[in-house]
Amino acid sequence: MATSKPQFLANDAIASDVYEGLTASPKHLPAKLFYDTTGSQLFEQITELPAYYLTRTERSILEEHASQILRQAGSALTLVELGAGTATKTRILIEELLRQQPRALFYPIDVSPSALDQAAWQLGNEFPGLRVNSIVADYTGGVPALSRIVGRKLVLYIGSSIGNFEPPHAIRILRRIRQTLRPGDALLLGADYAKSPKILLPAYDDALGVTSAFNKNMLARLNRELDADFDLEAFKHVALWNRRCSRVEIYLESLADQSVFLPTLDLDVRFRAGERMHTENSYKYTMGMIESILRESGFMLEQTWQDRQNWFGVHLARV
Ligand code: AVI
Repeated sequence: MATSKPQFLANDAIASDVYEGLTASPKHLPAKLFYDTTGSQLFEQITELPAYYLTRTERSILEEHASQILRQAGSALTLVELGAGTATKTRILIEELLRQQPRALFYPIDVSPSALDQAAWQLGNEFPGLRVNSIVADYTGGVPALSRIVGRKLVLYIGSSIGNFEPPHAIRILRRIRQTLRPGDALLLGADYAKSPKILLPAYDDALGVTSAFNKNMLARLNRELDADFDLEAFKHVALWNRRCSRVEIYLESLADQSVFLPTLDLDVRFRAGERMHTENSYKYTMGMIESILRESGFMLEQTWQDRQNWFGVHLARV
């Protein structure tokens, strides 16, 4: 294994994160590596799996309560969506909003210009009363442009994306967004609840192996982009429930003693049989945790909508 950390080109964020993660003990890889084109397609497939209850449960809550959610948020709303992607679930709220007001503005924010173009094109065609102004940005660092939007804003942060951040990081993200809002603006936060591992674990280790393929795609990506020689068959996907930290943890476990070479990093990495490399956390919230992250980021929880089984919650919070 190399002894001193080499210098990477400043813009080569992947190389430096991967080097750091593979030379750490225990080893880890950053979850943001999941979402290349193949990874985004695999995630779309995950959202349609019977075991992955999150997407359909949140959708059912939005379908049932869209009218009340929007009325509670206020009149003459402008919608903003953090990490909008192709904004599929947002349709439900847009459709209802255009029943309540003749015209609306929608600001989807995402790092992927192609996903935003697709959203703008589809939504523009479907809803003549909607003006879509896409913002290409990584919302985790805050989005200063939001402070220039006039009128009352409802910021959508749905899909339980908040769960993939450590709680202190989640608070920092929400605080940065909060700084660009005005009194009366609101946040709609979708979060998955802590529940029995009998329900949680199949959602993250499905029988069809889609989540396993999603996890291993990270290795395929390193093979492609960093010329690494990971043998995907020599690792297995593992999902565990960590009750103390209230999170599902995802790993890639080495099935043998092996070494992997990453020539672009000048790095030879050894794995022991059974050694686990951490790739993702998915935090599962209690109402107490939701109230606390909202309070600490400057929001006041106003109302919560849940499904009948109390598996998932959609929370309206006010600045
Ligand atoms: C994107 N995010 C909300 C997903 C989750 O449930 O934490 C990512 C995911 N990882 C494995 N399956 C889904």
